[in-house]
Amino acid sequence: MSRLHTSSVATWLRPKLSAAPAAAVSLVLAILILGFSALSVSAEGGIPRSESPDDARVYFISPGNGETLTSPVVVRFGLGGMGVAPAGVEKHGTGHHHLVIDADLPASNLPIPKSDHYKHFGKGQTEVSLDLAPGTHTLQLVLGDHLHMPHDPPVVSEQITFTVAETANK
Ligand SMILES: [Cu+2]
Repeated sequence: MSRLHTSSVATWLRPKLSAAPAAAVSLVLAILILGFSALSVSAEGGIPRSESPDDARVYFISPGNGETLTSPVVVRFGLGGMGVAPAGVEKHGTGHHHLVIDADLPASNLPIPKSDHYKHFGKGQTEVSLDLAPGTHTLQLVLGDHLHMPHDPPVVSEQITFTVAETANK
């Protein structure tokens, strides 16, 4: 009775024991692969960036610097020397627009943040209608690659400043 019990435990244990080393090896491999990819990224000083052509240029078609406007403000983005591609599409010499509203330029070595101050146009849009409070506002454009990273060197417009006037009937 006790013999039978022992042998049944042994047969139950055997497949488990032989499966264990394989699982351990794949776990170790996974840790090694993750560790090495993290190392190679930090060795280069950050996330890899897409190169921008020398003649790349991003600019505002409208509004103009110093204008006085009423809200909503239609903002049109211009791009030269590169093409617009939706976010997620990795193609050399392309990117999508990002609008910096009343804020500083984002870091060039990190993905562009997403907030009310940093709007992404990941579908490849080239204009937007903005509801802005009366007062002075600044806008700046930054192109980002498929991973929302600024290019190397960054493709950035001039910062424009304009005034939104009070509207009489609202
Ligand atoms: Cu983006």
